[in-house]
Amino acid sequence: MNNLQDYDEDDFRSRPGKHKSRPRSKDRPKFENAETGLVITVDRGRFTVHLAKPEEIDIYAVKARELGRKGVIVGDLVEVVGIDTKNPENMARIVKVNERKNSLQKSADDSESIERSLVANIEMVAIVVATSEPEPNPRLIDRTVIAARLANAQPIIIATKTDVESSQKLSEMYQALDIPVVSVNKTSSLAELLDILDGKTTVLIGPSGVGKSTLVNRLVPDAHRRTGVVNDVTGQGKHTSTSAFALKVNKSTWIIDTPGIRSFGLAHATVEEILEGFPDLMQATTLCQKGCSHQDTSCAIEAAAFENPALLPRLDSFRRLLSSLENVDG
Ligand SMILES: Nc1nc2c(ncn2[C@@H]2O[C@H](COP(=O)(O)OP(=O)(O)O)[C@@H](O)[C@H]2O)c(=O)[nH]1
Ligand SMILES: [Mg+2]
Ligand SMILES: [Zn+2]
Repeated sequence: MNNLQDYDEDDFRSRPGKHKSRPRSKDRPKFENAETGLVITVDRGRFTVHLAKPEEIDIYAVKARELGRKGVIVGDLVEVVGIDTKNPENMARIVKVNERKNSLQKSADDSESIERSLVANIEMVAIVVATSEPEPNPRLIDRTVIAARLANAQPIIIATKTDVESSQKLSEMYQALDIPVVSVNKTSSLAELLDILDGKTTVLIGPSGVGKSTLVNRLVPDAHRRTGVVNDVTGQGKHTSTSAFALKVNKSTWIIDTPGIRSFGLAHATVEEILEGFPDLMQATTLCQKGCSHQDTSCAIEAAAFENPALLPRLDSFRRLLSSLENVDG
């Protein structure tokens, strides 16, 4: 009975049938022979799954019918049956998605009530920021920091293109917020970054053109990720990465390249969670009146920013995030 052949396609087809009731447990297949794999990319319903056993190999798989509409995303640990390493065109089947430790939520806008998950099971969110071309986008950085913290993942900043412009300003600004900043360019040493990444799964987040794929290709020399700037108007250069892709740096270290991401949904965040992304403003709020909306001139952050103008752009960013939450409720 412990044989992969026992779980062929017909098993799955015949299951729920016309009755909506769930199959009785004795009728359910047991997946004792399933192998656990890591979803490394998704392409129109086809998944590439990395297996550690019975050998290190990437295979293709589809979702078993039983899984229904359950989402499978990059970073998911899944149970796979029907593995035929000799004939890779024989798609394996994902029969179970193991419980996620966490996931990074993205959605088109904050009012979308159902958030979509981008990647699962990540320890670190690396916000990739070009020192120029394109210019740093502080609001996107703030949103990503908050999204990372909501997912219980550590945010870090990777400053790229330091050959074009120095990363000193970025470093000063974010290190003051306890966010590590690592600087790289196309030819710089990656030793410091490798040290930070070691033993973790890290997702690279940032808009198109900041150098994510270029960096991945250096970290994983046989990655062959496509690089280049996508022109939004003409679509030229559209050969760049279009879906998330996990790559193995070493035995216990994974890095996930993603396509350009412009925003994160924070629909489920609270004011307190947003404030966690602004440790530099947090101190001032101890002087706020009870129930302060932080939105008007009576807010103590405003008084603090009057003393220290460096806080003004931070207050602005904080308030924009707060008002995007209000739009959800209103
Ligand atoms: N000058 C300079 N250009 C870079 C650097 N890193 C990437 N680029 C260029 O920036 C463009 C976008 O890089 P890519 O890796 O595709 O960015 P992605 O969209 O974030 O994946 C490409 O033309 C790269 O050659 C860097 O450190 N210095
Ligand atoms: Mg890319
Ligand atoms: Zn306040």
